[in-house]
Amino acid sequence: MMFLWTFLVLLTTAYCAEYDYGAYDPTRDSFRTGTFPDGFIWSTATASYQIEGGWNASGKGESIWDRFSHTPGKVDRGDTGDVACDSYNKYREDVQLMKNLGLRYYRLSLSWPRIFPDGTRAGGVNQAGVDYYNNVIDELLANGITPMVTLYHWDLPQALQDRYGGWVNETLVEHFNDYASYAFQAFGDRVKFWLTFNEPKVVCDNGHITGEHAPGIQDPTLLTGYRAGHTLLKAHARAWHTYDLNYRQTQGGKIGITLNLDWGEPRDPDLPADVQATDRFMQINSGWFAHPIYVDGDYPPFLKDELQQLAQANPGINSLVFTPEDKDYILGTSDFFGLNHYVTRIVANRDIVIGPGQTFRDTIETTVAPEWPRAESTWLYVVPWGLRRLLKHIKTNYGDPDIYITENGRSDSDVQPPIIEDTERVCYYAGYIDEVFKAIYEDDVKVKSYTAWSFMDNFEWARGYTERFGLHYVDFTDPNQPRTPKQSAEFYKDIIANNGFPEGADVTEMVNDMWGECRGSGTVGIGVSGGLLAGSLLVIALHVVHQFVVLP
Ligand code: GBH
Repeated sequence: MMFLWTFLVLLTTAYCAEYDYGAYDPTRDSFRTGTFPDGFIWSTATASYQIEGGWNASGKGESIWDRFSHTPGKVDRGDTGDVACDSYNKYREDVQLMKNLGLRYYRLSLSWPRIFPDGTRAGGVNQAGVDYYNNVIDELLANGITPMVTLYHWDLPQALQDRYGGWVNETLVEHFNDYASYAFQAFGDRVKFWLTFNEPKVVCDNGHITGEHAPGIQDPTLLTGYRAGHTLLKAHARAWHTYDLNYRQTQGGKIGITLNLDWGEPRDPDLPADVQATDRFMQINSGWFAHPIYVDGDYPPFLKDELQQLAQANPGINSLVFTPEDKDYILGTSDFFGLNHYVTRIVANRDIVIGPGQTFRDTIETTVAPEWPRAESTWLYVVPWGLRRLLKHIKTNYGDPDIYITENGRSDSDVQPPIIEDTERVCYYAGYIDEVFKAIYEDDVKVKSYTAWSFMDNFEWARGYTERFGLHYVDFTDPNQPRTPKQSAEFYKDIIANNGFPEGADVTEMVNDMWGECRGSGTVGIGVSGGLLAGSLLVIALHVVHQFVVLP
């Protein structure tokens, strides 16, 4: 009898420990020192609308983000990107600050309407816009910094939205291709690393489903989001082929796309329903764009089911099926895997019958562990090991590609006095960068770059200037938008100088010293040992009860 009780209690203990994704786990979370491979790329990133300002300077056309932020109620506090960090005027200063950090790479994006004001080639080129980007690129190169350029980081020319309805209209494939070709031709002699789109999934989800981003379309049926995604995939493939055919040989660069991938951890890895729900979660989050490009030219199976369901509800949308020619055209159109990573979630199955107004997505339930520290952004929890597992997932599922991490970072709040001693961001970078290190040396993942988001505080989309992701603090209340390096900038500088965390380096000592506090390892094993303690107490209690009560 006693044996049975003990067994049941131990079983419960083990079961509880399984849910403990937050506690410090030494085999998973300890600090591993060493240097990154030779030639590893350390970069920082920004995006045109988030930093440039000059929203209507010298011939620039209006973008959907200009229109959106000028619409009351769309952005917190009514913030706009009209001036932002004023990098339209201050780019030389930015480059000097990069140089001070020892940065050799910088990821920036081009504003399409600054180059083609009405979005089309026929509508004419804005020479002042072209000059601006020539100046930025030349300034970077003159200071030993290699530009990595994104063609589309969400600021579509408003004229294309007005005239065609934006990304739901496949006419945009050709317009994007005209713009991309122009950029290759104008800047490709100096730019050797191109990204077509930044996070197409966010364009769909936030721009065309929730409406939280420009152009602000709300469609809970998901249909508009899927239509936009369909065009984005075709436009991406079209631009990749243009580069491949007409520019690769003469310019010798690389071109790909960058996707935002979240990591999903099954709540109970022994429960097939949770494992399957996690698989569905990954198919939506990574698979929507990665599966067509890296696996077989088509959507992943779960998404195809969802699209079929939508097609039944909306006759006449069979355009959301790729033809065999489309699939051939899309498959393999990225020279590498571009990755933006921020989010880890615990995923469980929700056992529901899908009712009206619901989709297959409603069978997926996501949560976070109570111990995960949260950043200022409501969606951003600090889970460094999620990145390592995600990198391994990409290696296994998408053909072991070269992976370029093009964004990873953490937000602080906008408070007075400002957060310059941003210890939590230092912890964040130490933790995530060390997981990249483990992925490279323990899991054999081919990670080629790490990019901190962001070089400086900037316009954080619907949150305006209320969330700060920068390595540099920007005082937006001062018309000169002065930049101040935060503690994290100094820290990143040391990582770059040492190419990681070599044994004996000051930066390594520093991380060693702060690791316990960063990772919450003051509470080492609380989950498991706490569970065991509770279990033992229960055994003793039951033993005592057993002395007095005769059980049937
Ligand atoms: C990136 O987007 C952008 O590329 C960059 O411009 C931006 O400034 C940076 O990140 C910081 O936000 O988990 O369901 O609550 C990240 C966009 C924001 C998309 C959070 C997913 C969470 C949805 N991600 N969002 S949810």
